[in-house]
Amino acid sequence: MSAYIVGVLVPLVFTLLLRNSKKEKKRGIPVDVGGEPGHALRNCRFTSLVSTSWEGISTLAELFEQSCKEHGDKYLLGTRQLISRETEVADNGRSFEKLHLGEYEWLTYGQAFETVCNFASGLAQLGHKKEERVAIFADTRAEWFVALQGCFRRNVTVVTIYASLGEEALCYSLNETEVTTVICGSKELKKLVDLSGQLDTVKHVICMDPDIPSTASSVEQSGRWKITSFADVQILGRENPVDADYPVSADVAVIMYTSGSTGLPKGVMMTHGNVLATVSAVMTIVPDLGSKDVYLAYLPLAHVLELAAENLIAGVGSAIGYGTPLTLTDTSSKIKRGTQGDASVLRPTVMASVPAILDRVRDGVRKKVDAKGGLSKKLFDLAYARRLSAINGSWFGAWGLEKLLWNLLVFSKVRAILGGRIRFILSGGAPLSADTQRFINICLGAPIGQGYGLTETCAGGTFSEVDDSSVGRVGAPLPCSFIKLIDWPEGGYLTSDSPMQRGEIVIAGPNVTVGYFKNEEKTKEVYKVDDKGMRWFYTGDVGQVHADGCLEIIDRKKDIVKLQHGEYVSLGKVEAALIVSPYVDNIMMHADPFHSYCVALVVASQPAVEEWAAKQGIVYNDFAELCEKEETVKEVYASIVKVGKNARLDKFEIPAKIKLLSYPWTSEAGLVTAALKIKREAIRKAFADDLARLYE
Ligand SMILES: *[C@@H]1O[C@H](CO)[C@@H](O)[C@H](O)[C@H]1NC(C)=O
Ligand SMILES: *[C@@H]1O[C@H](CO)[C@@H](O)[C@H](O)[C@H]1NC(C)=O
Ligand SMILES: *[C@@H]1O[C@H](CO)[C@@H](O)[C@H](O)[C@H]1NC(C)=O
Ligand SMILES: CC(=O)N[C@H]1CO[C@H](CO)[C@@H](O)[C@@H]1O
Repeated sequence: MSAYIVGVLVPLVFTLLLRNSKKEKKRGIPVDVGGEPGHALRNCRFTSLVSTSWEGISTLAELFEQSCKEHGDKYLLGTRQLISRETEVADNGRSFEKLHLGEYEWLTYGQAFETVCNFASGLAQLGHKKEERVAIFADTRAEWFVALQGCFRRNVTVVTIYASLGEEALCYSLNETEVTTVICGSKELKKLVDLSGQLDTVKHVICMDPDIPSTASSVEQSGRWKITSFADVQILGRENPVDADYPVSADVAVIMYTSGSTGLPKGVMMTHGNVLATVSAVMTIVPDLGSKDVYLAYLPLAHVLELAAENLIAGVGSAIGYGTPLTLTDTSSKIKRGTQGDASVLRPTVMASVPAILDRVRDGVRKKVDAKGGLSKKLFDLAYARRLSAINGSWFGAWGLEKLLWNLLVFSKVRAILGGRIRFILSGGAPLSADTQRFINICLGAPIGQGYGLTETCAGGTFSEVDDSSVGRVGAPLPCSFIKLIDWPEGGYLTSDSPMQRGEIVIAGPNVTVGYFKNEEKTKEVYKVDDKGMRWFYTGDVGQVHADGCLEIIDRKKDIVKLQHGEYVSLGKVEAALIVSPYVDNIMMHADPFHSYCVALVVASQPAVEEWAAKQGIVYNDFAELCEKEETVKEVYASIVKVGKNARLDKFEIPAKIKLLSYPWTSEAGLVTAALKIKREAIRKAFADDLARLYE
């Protein structure tokens, strides 16, 4: 039999088998749990919750030490050499910093372990007591990871602060946790110096860069801070070794500050056991993760997704190469023209990502293809369509020769953008749009595992499995989590709904964190312990469960929506401000995390709009026709923008587009409550087409 026939037949049989099994494949199944009644699910493959994948290991410190001993000579931490830093002046006179970066320089597992031990000893020698907290305030880099592990080894709790939190939040969180040592880069040190008057508890600063800014010396001279370089801490530790002081599973490893949707940031306390459970669960989901893998690290380590990912990678013997979002690819903004981006040099096999970055990759590819035009665009479009229909069910394109051909002709060039070897992408932080997920799947030929989780659940929650080619869903429960839907009658979501059960999502498991730091009240509000001692976190997200046990997020209980770039829009607040316009009878704001702007449905106030039309001498048959007219929409929109500005709304809070409606929303039609409050879900459904058009 010729190789060709085997090449076609084997995949054919395999695909048919796969398709049959796919149809029936259950991913999440019901489970009997305590607490509030609802529809609870667990991962199919695990009958009990996973808390560690490594026998005898219960903390991140133990995991790291064991892995270093096992993988001694393998590469662990890679950092690119800086060849030169240049300033490029663009045509418009603005100047940009460009970097010329070289090869990766590596620390092996053995060397990294020694560095971590030295750092831990040095920290103790500096006078940092282990019951005091350390804050790490820096971009993602090898020193960050070393400092983290160094603290873990001595049972020192690390406070992480999201760089985008702003100055007030920074002072607030450092003060609240009474941090005595801050570890930062020279860029962050400059910021700290400006705020030094407000940082009463800080005694030591460890600067990761050799160039300590000159402004820092005044704070040092005043005797308030002692500033030491990272390298000096290492030397101090090497010369004066101190024994490890291991934490236990229930000790708090990290206090992670995240922005609250309103007001001050909240510090989520994560134990070693919490993070280890997530790390263990994610390990079961990335296929064959091991010492052959190379991971590109560039997301903020102050984000739980990246923190868990790097601990996992270091736990299984893979290599971590550090990069930044601005130097990721050859065309990234900080890369000197003609030199290589991080992905091209590292050639990673695994990455973590967030939707905004994957959207950027997609847009970049599309732009390039469109710019080329002609035959290459036709070829790309054809290949894309073929691959899409292959994913949709026709088996021929998915396997065998055709796939090979398209890879060779078209997709290998796209794959090369991320180094050409990517075999798995982990996406989290926000929902990924179906369009981008398909695009990346098809062009990179690499599956995306999309996760749903929160800082409070230590990123635990659900995860879409590699062989699940559907889009728009977030998958089945992680092996470390139970997911439960509970009724939310006010919102109109019930576990008795059909065809799919719906409700607020609550999450339990060894992954659920112990609560907010120094905020008992808030903790009690969203964490509940059931009669069996299981902790449940109330997410405020609303979901529905598909027949195979996978979750889809459909709404948010609070009417606060996070836009694509991370700004929060409180729909109710904005509506209250805009309804002041004389032309507005009623209004519903709409925002979603896939877009950077909001839109609005506006019910026109008939008397006001007709009065304006009469003054303008506009002729029309009926009010509906008047509301369709471009000039009417323009007038109403201008009025909305004006009242929005008067109410001091931010630019992103003011709708970018509106749809003007001529009929009022009534409770008979089910669009408002008896108390005339708008029913978002019902309105969204009734005007789904209009909303979709507003985002075109
Ligand atoms: C770790 O540190 C915490 C806080 O200082 C302390 O309460 C705990 O007992 C320590 N754990 C061990 C095993 O010593
Ligand atoms: C720091 O925290 C203390 C209480 O722990 C409080 O009295 C003080 O006002 C806070 N300082 C700042 C600058 O927030
Ligand atoms: C693929 O399937 C989805 C729904 O399952 C459908 O919306 C889409 O049009 C299909 N695409 C192609 C190219 O067949
Ligand atoms: C800290 C915490 O929430 N621990 C819980 C984790 O889950 C187990 C059940 O698997 C509970 O027994 C723990 O109390």
